[in-house]
Amino acid sequence: MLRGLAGTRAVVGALLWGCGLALLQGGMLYPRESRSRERKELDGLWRFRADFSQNRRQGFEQQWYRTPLRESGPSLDMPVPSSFNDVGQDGRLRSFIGWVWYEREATLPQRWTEDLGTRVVLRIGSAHYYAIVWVNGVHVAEHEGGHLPFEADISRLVQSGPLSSCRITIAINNTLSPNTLPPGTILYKTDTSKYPKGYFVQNTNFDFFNYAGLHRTVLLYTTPTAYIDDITVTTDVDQDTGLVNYQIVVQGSEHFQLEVCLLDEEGTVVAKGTGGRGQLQVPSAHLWWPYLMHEHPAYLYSLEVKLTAQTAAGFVSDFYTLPVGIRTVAVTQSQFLINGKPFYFHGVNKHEDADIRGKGFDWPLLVKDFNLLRWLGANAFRTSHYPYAEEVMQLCDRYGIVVIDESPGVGIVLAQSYSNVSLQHHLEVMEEMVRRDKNHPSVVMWSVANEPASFLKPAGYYFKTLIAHTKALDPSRPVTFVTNSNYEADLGVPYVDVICVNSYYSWYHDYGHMEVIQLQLATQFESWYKTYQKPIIQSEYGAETITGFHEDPPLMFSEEYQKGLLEQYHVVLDQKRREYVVGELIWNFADFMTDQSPQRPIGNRKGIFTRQRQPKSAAFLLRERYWKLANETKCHRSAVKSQCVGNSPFTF
Ligand code: BDP
Repeated sequence: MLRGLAGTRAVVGALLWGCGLALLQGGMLYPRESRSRERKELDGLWRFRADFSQNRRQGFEQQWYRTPLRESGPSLDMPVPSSFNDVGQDGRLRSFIGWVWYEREATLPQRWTEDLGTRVVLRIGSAHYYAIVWVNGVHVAEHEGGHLPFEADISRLVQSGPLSSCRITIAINNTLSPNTLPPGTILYKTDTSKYPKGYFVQNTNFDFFNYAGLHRTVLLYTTPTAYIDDITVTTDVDQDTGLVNYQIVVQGSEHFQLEVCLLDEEGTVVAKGTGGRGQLQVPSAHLWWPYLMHEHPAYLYSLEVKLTAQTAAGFVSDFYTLPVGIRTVAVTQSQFLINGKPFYFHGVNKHEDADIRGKGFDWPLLVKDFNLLRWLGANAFRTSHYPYAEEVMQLCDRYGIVVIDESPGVGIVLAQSYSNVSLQHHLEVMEEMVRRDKNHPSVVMWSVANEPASFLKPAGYYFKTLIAHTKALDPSRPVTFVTNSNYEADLGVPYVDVICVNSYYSWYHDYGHMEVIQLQLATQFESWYKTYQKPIIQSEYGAETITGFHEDPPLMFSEEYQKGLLEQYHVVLDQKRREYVVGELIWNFADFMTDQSPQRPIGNRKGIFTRQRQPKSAAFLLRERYWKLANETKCHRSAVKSQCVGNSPFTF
């Protein structure tokens, strides 16, 4: 049993490992329909079976992937996308650790199985945490990491004989080990006077529930056999000319032509090019501005790419359209600049989290969250503490919500999690993350981790290497990690571009003493700035609040205490933002689920909205503040003072 669950590596041994970097060959373009590409979503009900056997290996021993899951034993209906934890009535499933099995039959259009010029790809948006995939019993893919997509080219399989459907089986293991991201440990409780034989629990050092399952869309899509595999776009601005640098990777043919065409929002062609790399120049370009920073924020051009390639079967064409925002990002000693103008992050930290679906992607929830963000006047968020769904990033591009894109490097506190094995995996995760999100104008900075034990000796080398690697992957964006270490002890911060610091004054210490916040916060900022002369973001602050609890004078957990604590922070933020503080992100946008503990009354309650997205009093306080901050930024730039008040729901 021990070996079976001490980490996924041990569970099926050699079967799991060895894919590593191979996955990073090739691009990971979002699957969009085009004249040459179709997509077929496989969302809905899947068959599901958790392997409750003692060693969790029964599924492999009995080869559940060989035949339909219902033939191997009892199975359940399981919605996809969704976490599996909260949809059932069986408490064992909620806290299940080990392998679960998903299965679904997909009906394929005839052309997909008969036309050998068509490439059929299976794409899994997110399977938490380790996944093995079979199609009709044949192993096609493996992937480590719960928050980034992976694919398998299944053309050969589905085109090898008469076939109208295929059976997709996905085994997923949510076990976290010291070398996974996030890390975790399995603790065996061996005192048989207290625990049954073989009893174990999963321990983690992060504060959200380790939801698992198929969290995002699973789909099939097609391309021609010669296809546009990857596109990388970076942008710059010269006077009022926008510069769009592109690089395109083609697979499946060595004899091809590429044509690119940039269209504005009206559909007018503004620039054209040819070849695999080049620069498009857009005179009088509309820049991509953040929400509330410009009267027309989030301007998106469309980059249409056309490939014409020679293949054994003749000439084929492939088309892909990528949204492009033209903007620049830069960091000075005390400022964060977007398009050369100082940008102040006033926003939130989020989680992918909601009732019943857990971390499962959900359009109504997503739209509601963006409506709330815009109502709030938030111009930014951090994807605490892992990369969010691609559709989230697309909406950020469209609405002008600026993103600090964070890796799942949360809870790196054990010395073992600084090993070379961990570092190697972390480097690969950054590669996958940059590959997926590099073209989003909304992404202005990478965060490689949250609150690691960055005072431990190996942290210096670890973060130096990780940050340098991320910068090499993407020289166009600043890189950070979020710290809660002491400024004198932190060994990672020397390598960041922007210091992101979390603090919980008058919450995790000096409980109830809001009067100390201003002094402690001012000391925090001054210490970091004097040491490093880098811009600082208050990347978390907040207080636990149970909606409907009222106490005046304020007591902890009441709505009044949350408001009072935020107000104390704001006094200092208002002083320091005139010097070198470039942002404030509240912890948290909404209440969210965590592991059970005496400190978590059904989850973390630091949301300014409830888990059901209803506002607490603090939401109104922040709304007033954020609109005021937005107004100020606008007023600084606006020649006509009266324009400042126009878009705001408040008059100042
Ligand atoms: C911070 C963590 C965050 C927690 C928060 C809290 O970054 O994940 O949820 O504390 O305790 O330290 O509420």
